[in-house]
Amino acid sequence: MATPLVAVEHRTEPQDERTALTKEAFQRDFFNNLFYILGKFPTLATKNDYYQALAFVVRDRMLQRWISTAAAYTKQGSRTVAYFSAEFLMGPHLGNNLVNLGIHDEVRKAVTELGLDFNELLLEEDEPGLGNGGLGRLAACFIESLATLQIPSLGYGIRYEFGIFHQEIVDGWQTERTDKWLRFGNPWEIPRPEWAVHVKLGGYTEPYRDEFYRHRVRWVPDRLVAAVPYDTPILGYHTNTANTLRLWKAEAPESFDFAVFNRGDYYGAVMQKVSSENLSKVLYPNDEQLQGKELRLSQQYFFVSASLQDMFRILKIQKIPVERFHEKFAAQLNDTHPAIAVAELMRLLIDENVVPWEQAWDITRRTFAYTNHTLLPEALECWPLPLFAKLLPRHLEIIFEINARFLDEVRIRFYGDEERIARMSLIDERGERYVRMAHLACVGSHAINGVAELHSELLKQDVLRDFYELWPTRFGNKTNGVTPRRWMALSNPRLTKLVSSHIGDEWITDLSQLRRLEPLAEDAGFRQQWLDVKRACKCDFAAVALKKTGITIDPDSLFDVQVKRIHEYKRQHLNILHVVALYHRLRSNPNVDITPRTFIFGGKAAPGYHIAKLIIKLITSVGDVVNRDPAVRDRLKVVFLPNFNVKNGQRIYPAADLSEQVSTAGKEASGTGNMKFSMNGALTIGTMDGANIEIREEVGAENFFLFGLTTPEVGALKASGYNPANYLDGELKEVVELIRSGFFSRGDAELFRPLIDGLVHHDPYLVFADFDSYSKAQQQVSAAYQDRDHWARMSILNSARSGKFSSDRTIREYCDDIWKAPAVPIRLLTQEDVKV
Ligand code: 4GP
Repeated sequence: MATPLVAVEHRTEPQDERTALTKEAFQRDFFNNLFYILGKFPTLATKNDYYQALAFVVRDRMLQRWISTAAAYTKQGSRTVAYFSAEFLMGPHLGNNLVNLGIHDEVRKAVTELGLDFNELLLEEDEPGLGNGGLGRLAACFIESLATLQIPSLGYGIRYEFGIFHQEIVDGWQTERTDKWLRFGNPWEIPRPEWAVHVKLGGYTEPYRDEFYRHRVRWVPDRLVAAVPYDTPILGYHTNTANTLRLWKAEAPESFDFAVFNRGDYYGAVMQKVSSENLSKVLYPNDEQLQGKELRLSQQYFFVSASLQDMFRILKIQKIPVERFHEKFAAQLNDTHPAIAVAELMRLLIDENVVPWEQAWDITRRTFAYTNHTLLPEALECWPLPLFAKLLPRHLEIIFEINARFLDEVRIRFYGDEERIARMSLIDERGERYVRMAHLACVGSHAINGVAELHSELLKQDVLRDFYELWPTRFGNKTNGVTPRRWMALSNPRLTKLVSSHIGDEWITDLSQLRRLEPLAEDAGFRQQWLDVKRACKCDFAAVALKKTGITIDPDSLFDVQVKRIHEYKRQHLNILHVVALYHRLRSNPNVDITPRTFIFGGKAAPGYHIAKLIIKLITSVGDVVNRDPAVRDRLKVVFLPNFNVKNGQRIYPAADLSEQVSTAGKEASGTGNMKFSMNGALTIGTMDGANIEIREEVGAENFFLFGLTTPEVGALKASGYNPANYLDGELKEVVELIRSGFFSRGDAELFRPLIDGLVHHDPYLVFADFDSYSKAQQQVSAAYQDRDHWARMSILNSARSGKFSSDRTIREYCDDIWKAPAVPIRLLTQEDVKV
């Protein structure tokens, strides 16, 4: 009899030839795929071929779930969450799908038995890096939680041909390489050209009367682009649900080329094809000056229009009238990038479905909800009116009409307050005119939220204050979360095993159960096991660091980690100034007793953000000196791990002792890395910012290293006229002088001048003001790490109390408060079932 791959009871569902979970079926299919899909045999097969053969084995076993899910939703016309996001930073699929299918360990064994290195095959997957960082990774955690909670949902976004750039460090500087993630093909996606739609761009509008003599408006575009959906199944953990991530690829519509071909303009036609394809060519890095980038607005409109048209198609199949659009769909706007959806849904309802304005507006508002992800004013999207008019002439008319009606409402509530009206208008009229996308998103949504308690409060008090005063009940908070499947079960199997052996494995879908670890913090044996797991993860990471940077690090030193996008508000420079301070102390007194530390940095800087790139150069330069200085005797090491992405994150979070969350208070909307660290037992050194506040509340002030000014203190200091030079004395002064002198730049006193002068004269993020407090908190960290037993206790409690930060909790709140979307359990169907 064939050996079953999986022993767990929940897999009693029907299986056929291609879904069987026995080792024999699996190994047979693996070689079948190598032969029949990849056209290879072992002598010629590359590691990537083997990875793909494995991926297809797994995909076959997902398709049954995918089809069963689609069949159930179609039959029941289920209420569906449509998550609109310009970014989905998915990370590699294979490992996660194995975990969620519940066959990870068994497949590893089966692969190993074939004489292949399972981990190497996993590493072969080019990760889909279709996002910049926080907001894109959040979208990925959310769609995984939606599937695990069995909520019908669709993720809508863009299938960028090139995702976030690949970062290399050359001579200490960041350099960018294009991310050719599709180079070897993508086994996880299925194109659906039969569901392609056309997206219009440019041109003009004209009024006309239809056959019933009704006033209508026709949009005559000057360009058409075909949007082709590529679908990826998103599996829930140990459920039969497999939802869909639908990403749009831009292509030239064939019918459109024809006209040009007929005129004999072959090259013109080809160029048109190229320019259409440009729309989904590349992900824009954030922090880049995007205002006025026509291609970016086109991208946003492209995926939003395609998605909404797709939703109308679904309504039609399910025979649901368009007037019930908002009953079928709850659409979430992930930041303002998809905010044009408000105008596009209005257009589709009014122009294409002849729904009267009032009713269309009611449907639109009930459909959308908007999440804000940043308070940084430079990130609030505004589009110059002329550009908008050129690209989306019909939408501009609709926005004007929405605005006129909206401002009437404001006028009635706040009679005579013309300043308020100017502030709230969808059009910024101070100087050059702009469309304010955040305002469009607010006006067109029934719910508006921030991503951590502090952030949601600041939205109400500051950035969106006028809107809050008008519609207080629309505002709410949804503190972010991350999926424990990827960020614990997959990335930290040792910890998962240890935890499950004590409290069972229900915590994987109910993270609050980690609380049951609390009593074990008092158990010396458990603490030792906990430290052993951490040490093993640190050894793994040390091997990665050596391979990628050539730097040897000591797994017994304190791993002090800051990984995230490089940005002044996140203050990697505060961290490196502290490193220099420690180094300076060691040099002044080589025998000083310090806790050996390894400082690990990782993160990308937007290619056009010069100061951020200079911060990377400073980190690598300090590392070059410190790591080689014999006086240091390996007690300090600085590593900049190139190309921080999901794959690398999975190896870093489990290995961290200390998590650096040091943004200026009031600037980090939430943070999600902070949650991944804490779950995996790292302690946080952090400011009262974003979700740090809630993490500290959960884990207890005694298990968190707090420092720095609070948001009101930051405001007060700035209001009183902050002068960073006032803080430039003592150790900070020596540190700054050392950098300024060229000590870390081979005598080049100019290299870091822009960074240092910026700090000394402006310091908009209050690095100097917080330095002393940070440095003291770091001394507490060093002292605490000396008492390993106590550290282990704190580490266990961090993990045990991180339950709130599961994205399952966040998604439940969105479902209950905003989406009103119930779970739909899926019964697995066989091919026979679907035939009938
Ligand atoms: C990020 C925020 O900076 C981060 O604090 C938050 O945790 C994350 O969104 C998810 O909500 N913002 C972005 C962005 O990624 O592009 O604005």
